[in-house]
Amino acid sequence: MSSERLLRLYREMYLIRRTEEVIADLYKEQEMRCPVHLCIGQEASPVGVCQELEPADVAFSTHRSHGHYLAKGGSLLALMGELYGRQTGCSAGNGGSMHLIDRAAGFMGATPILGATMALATGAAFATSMRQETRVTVAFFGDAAIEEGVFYESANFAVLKRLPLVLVCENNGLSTCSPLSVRQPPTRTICDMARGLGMTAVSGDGNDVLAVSQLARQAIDIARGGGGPVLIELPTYRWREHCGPGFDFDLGYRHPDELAAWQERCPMQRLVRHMEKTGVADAAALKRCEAEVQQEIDAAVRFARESPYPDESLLLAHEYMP
Ligand SMILES: Cc1ncc(C[n+]2csc(CCOP(=O)(O)OP(=O)(O)O)c2C)c(N)n1
Repeated sequence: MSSERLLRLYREMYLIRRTEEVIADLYKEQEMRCPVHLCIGQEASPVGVCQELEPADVAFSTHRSHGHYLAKGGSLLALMGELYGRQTGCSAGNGGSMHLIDRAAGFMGATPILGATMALATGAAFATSMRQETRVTVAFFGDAAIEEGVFYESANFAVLKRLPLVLVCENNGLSTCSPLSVRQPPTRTICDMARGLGMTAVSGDGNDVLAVSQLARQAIDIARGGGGPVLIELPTYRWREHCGPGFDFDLGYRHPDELAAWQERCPMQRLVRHMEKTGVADAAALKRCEAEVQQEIDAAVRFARESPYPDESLLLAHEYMP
């Protein structure tokens, strides 16, 4: 991969990381009133997958949506506007963090109902297939979504119709405070379940953006080429609490040593080490890119704070009323 491309991957992961750190810092001011689920530590998945997509391809996401939204080309200004509940937000200030949508960027929506977007993504892929288009649909979700019935229904239909669908399971080993070990038998993997349903399923290091992008490229090629749906399982780890800006070691479901071990595998540091090893690291270029990203984020926060709240007359504008 060229040094420019590696730097771009770094920039995209840094944008997600830094945006979320800034959200975490500002959250305490109580101006952002929607719940936030931060993906700090998990940046390699959205960036590695989305960089392999064509602009016409579409993505769906979950409650942990900021990284997917930004990596798919969503606007940082509109993200901040949305988190601040302003009319300039990508969902016009009506949705908040868990309901981001930007159809122009091919980001077809995030919802916090576990597994819900798998059905929406399956429907989108079905439409693509009926229209004989070449678009691929990606749905990002966590390991707990596999435990929802909608996963099996969607997967079965997608396999039956050989839909151009890529399911990306970000397996951070946790469903709120419950580790995978109390939810699923140790002898059965997520890939086993997907394969049992007739799907191609692959697993790789979810904290290595290069490994993620390689898996994504193969999966997207299969899906686009008529080979049917593919599931990619990406083991990773969220650094912050399930919901909110802080850490939650007081809850007792995980130990700080676990976080420390995963921080050793930080996706951004991993990429920098790779750049150093292959002789393409440029410390000055990384610093410049970090400074540019910080400026972008500062401008987005200013923009959001200066934006108006949605007008009362728009309260029902996007509601479905039969
Ligand atoms: C259908 C449904 N059941 C329960 C919940 C409550 N809930 C919100 S997030 C969450 C855990 C999600 O874990 P996972 O899907 O692995 O994603 P992560 O939060 O780890 O990124 C649960 C159980 C929900 N939102 N929807």
